[in-house]
Amino acid sequence: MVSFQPTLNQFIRARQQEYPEAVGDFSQVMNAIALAGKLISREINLAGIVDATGYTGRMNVQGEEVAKLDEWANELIVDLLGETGCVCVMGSEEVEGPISPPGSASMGRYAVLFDPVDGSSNIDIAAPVGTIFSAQRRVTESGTGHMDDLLQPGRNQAAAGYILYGSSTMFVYTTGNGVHAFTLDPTMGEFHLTTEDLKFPDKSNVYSTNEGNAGTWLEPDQRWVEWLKQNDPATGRPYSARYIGALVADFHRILLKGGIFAYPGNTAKREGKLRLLYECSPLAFVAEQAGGRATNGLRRILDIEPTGLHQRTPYYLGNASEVELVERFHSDG
Ligand code: P6P
Repeated sequence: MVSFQPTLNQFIRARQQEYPEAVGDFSQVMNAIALAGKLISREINLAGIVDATGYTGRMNVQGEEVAKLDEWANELIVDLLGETGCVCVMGSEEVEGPISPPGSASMGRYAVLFDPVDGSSNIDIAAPVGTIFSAQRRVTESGTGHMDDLLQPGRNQAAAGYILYGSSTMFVYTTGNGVHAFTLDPTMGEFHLTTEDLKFPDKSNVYSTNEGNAGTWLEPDQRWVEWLKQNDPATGRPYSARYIGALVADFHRILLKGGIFAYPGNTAKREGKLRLLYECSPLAFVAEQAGGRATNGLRRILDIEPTGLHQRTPYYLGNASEVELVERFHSDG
């Protein structure tokens, strides 16, 4: 028998027992996201040639400039998920309110949230970007989905993950039974299994944060980052700093090499920059399944009860020991 690593589709099909209620719907949702990832990967890799760099001139609900690829990828994901008939409602970083699939397609079992192209400002410099997704089982009985289907705590997630468009294109997801990573073979247009049940390495003295903001951070975060930089070889300090400015790429490095990612709040914006539902919760689910932790400095990210589609949260994510260290700085006040 010819040996090759299973494709994403084969892997999901072989593990159908993890989500028996899905009767194939879950596979359709994941395949739609995977197809979007393949098409976005191609567009990104040709960005400078197909005029996919640059901005639309419009601002999104976040007050951020909308890159051409943000808009294109958002429309692509909405269309691909909508036509599965398995999604009752969607939430996107690029769209202010809930998105209903057309017609009867809105009767699906899943509510899906996503950031179509996270870190899109990196595209113009050919640096890594990513897509982040989160699938929740609907909580409303039937018919078109509703904001209630989207505003669920992260601990309810049926699945979550990301697609990293870097030196290779990776699809990483969890359904609560470990974290599994796949690499795209662009010559075949297939994601093949790279790592099953991926876990954080035990320890790593790397921190990833935009330290240019440290002057506006709250005092516990300032004390934490100064502690990391002190010269004390016995405790592995000073730590090394690594920051790409794209959450998916910064997180993927930490997942494989260890460390901690932090986007704290500051004196002006206590909730920080990153969005709970389609950035922080999905990666928190992945991190916990890989043996790590994700908090807002005091509380588990997955236990935060959302009140708004685009609400933000301070965010600390990575090795459990590193996140616990930050929490000690916060609990010491
Ligand atoms: P800053 C990208 O805009 C993003 O949402 C995340 O991908 C990234 O971690 C963060 O913002 C970068 O923000 O303020 O450091 O440029």
